[in-house]
Amino acid sequence: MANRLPVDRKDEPDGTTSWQTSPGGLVTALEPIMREHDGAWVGWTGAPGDAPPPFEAGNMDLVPVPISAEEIEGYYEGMSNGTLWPLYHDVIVPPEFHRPWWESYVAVNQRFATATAAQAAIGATVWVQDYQLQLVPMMLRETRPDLRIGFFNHIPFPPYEIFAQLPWRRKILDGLLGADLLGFQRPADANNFLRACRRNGLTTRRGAVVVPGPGGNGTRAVRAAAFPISVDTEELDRAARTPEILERAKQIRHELGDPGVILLGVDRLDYTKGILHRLKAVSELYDEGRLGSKETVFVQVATPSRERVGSYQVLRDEVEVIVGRINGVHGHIGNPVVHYLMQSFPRSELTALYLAADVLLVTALRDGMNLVAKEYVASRHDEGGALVLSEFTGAANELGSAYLVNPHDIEGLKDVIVRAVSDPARERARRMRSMRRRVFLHDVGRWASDFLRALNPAVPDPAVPDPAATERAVPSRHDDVDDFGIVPFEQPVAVRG
Ligand code: ADQ
Repeated sequence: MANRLPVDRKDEPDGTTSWQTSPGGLVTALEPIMREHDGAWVGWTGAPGDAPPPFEAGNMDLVPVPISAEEIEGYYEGMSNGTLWPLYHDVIVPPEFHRPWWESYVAVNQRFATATAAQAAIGATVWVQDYQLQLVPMMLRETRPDLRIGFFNHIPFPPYEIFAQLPWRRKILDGLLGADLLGFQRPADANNFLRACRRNGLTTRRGAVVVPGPGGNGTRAVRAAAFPISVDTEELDRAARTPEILERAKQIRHELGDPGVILLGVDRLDYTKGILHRLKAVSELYDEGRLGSKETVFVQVATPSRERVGSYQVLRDEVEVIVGRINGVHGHIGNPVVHYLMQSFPRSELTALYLAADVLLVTALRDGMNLVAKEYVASRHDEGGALVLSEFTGAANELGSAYLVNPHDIEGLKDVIVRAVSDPARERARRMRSMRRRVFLHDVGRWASDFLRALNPAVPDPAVPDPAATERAVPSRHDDVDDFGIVPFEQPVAVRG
């Protein structure tokens, strides 16, 4: 279950409607699991008003949940994007608290829970995705105590001092505690959640919250742990080796004027991504001549996002002003120094951009994971390129060989960009090799199967042959699991396949 179904509606010229699956990491990870286990995906189509009946697309059974125009304002743009998103991202912009938004959030969460309760078989596993649906686990448990319920939070879980601002903090905790297992991107997020529970008078024991058991009898443990999400590494690596993409990468360099250095940023246009900090650093490097305006171009790709939310409109204007200023001062006829593309691109074009770029700049002020960083690493089979990565991303926990930065420290950021540009190729390749090892060992399939096995230990691990079937002892990486069946992610794990 996720806020959005993994499809986009397409109105055909003949008046009919078709649905195109939207490619993304979550779909890639979940599609094979859902097929194998006869699963269904419950979510919203993205359009206001009535929802179509359940349908099939891209081999998946999809169950649409209706959301009215008024609920889009209250539940989605309001409570999800105007309250929870900024609150969970270190209050980079001030969160707004409005009671009608909360009421709308409760109503929509209830609708998701009801739709799912009607779909799920006895004893089924339900995996709820993300912060828009934090009340669903308890709502589901109340009507369907037979279900195994997991929840994964794609964004950070904030320190209690910030979370405590939320007028409905206890209700959110109680909603989440309907789950059997709560997954977070980083151990720090899981710890923030456990601490919030303790501050609200709940007992925690060995990474779990102790809550009353079924019918108030005994106790039940709700585990909270880190399951860092990843990308489909093998697929990205394979695509980046195809002649078409290699050729397109060369072509991009050529179209940019065959500059000595290409810097790249790829983000949703969101204030959490630190786009302004990045532009400021690059702008000063041009001003000071530490980056030559004839040799270095900066390509910033920014997908339009949440365009009806005020803070996003302000950000867009600010980005456009600073890009205009840099090009006005440092551009040449026919050769801007910043190429700003506020567009969505097909996966193939993004992969070609990753291959063309000498340095990827990920300067998020706070980011649950940041898949762009992992996609870049997965694409660089040539061990070329350099990743400048904010310490405030979940990815920084795993990609310690990146050029790590504090994006608030503009002088430090400038120095790191210059270092990433000018370090010897040997040093850049060493760092890239080490990061590639990590993303190959821990891809999105591993993420999904680790979570689902921890949620339901009866689910077999596809990466490990069944010892009973082969009648010999197979060394298992489960030897190093912790008390909750979770492989600590610092530990080496077997390569899939
Ligand atoms: P996002 O905030 O959306 O995700 P991110 O993890 O970087 O951030 O994922 C963005 C995705 O969109 C990437 O797959 C990227 O390739 C794609 N994308 C970006 N710009 C694009 C463009 N112009 N055209 C096409 N595709 C584009 C949330 C959390 C993150 C967390 C993910 C997954 O905020 O912290 O990593 O969920 O859990």
